[in-house]
Amino acid sequence: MHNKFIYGAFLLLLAGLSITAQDGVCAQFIRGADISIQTRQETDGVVYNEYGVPKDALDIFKNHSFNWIRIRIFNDPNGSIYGVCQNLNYVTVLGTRVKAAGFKLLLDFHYSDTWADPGHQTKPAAWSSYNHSQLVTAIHDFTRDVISHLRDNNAMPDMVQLGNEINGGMLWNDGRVSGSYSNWANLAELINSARAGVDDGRGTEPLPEIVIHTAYISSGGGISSTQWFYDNLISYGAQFDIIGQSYYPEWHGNFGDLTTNLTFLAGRYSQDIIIPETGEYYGYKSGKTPEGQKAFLEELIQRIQAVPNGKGRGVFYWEPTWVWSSGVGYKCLFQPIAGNWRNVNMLMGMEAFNTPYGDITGNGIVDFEDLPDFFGLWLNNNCAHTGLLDLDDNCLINFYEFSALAQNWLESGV
Ligand SMILES: [Ca+2]
Ligand SMILES: [Ca+2]
Repeated sequence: MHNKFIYGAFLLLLAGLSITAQDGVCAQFIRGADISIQTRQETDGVVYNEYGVPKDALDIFKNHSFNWIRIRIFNDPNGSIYGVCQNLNYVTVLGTRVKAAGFKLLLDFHYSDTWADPGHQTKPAAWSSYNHSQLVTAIHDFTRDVISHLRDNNAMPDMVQLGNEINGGMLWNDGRVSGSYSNWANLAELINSARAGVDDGRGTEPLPEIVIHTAYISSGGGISSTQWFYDNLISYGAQFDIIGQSYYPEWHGNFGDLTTNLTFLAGRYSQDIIIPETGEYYGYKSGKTPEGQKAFLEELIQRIQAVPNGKGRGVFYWEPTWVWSSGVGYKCLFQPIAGNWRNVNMLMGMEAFNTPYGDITGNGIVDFEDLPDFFGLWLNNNCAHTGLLDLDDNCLINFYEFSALAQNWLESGV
């Protein structure tokens, strides 16, 4: 340990001489969780435990190397469906809490009052009679107003997803491209108008990366449908930075199909790639175990990191804190203690996300590629940038943190 620290101190000197301060933007691998329901679960009395000790679930995620949080937003959710409660006020409160804890934030616009997915893209009721040009204006203004409100409340998203699982387009039937519809020009215009809304709402904050989210991985890879969608969308001029593909093993093929699809995406398109949603059972269905859930997540992370040209940016686990209801609850990352669904303990699947402190790039080892980002924040007193690297929460990266990094030098465990 002593030798490691001396070696680390030498690196500090070296890095201090050669690396100029940067703004803390780093290409870290995304270890994310979609916790959209968490506030509602907490309100209803759910207590989250880490190894049997009650904690803020955000701290449990932090302790297991999660660095991003995803939150969905509906236009006007009426609350009659348990999971559909994320209006702007709800998202603002949770988003502020998430950003204050140091996480980066992906905001997921459904552009509907309820679930949007490949089979459902129902326009918000308030927009139901709008023609195309009115929808183009409405999606811009709604997006702008959400982003500016979040910005003003210290909940600025770092990444924004325009539509949820839009295999068949969005805001049906105006932006529909499934069934007998082929409204590609409308869809591209809606996406670009929403993107302009993000830009117009961000003020002086950096423009968040824009994600298009589909669910096109399937048995055999799902290449032809994936290519049909993204070739069309791009040829009609839609502007976006990241392609997101859902991957649930119960619906979207095996790991070979996943790799086939992501390798195709990396070779054909300029965009980076994320898995914005995944989930695997730990029980409830035959053959499903906590050990299997953890092994699934470990292999999933490895396969995303193995996408060619470093284009696999990361993964978000879908609703790990949603512990009620048999279908969803048995796919989360907590299980009831003594049958009590209001007192739940972390599953070992959470540990699949572990990476050593100091592994900023998230390749699983503390190495030279982590140093520019670490020393870019050295003594630069900025709470907004130090984030999860700041172990003692004093908004400063200094020898306290460096010692922790040096202890882990070239280690891949935790
Ligand atoms: Ca690293
Ligand atoms: Ca500190």
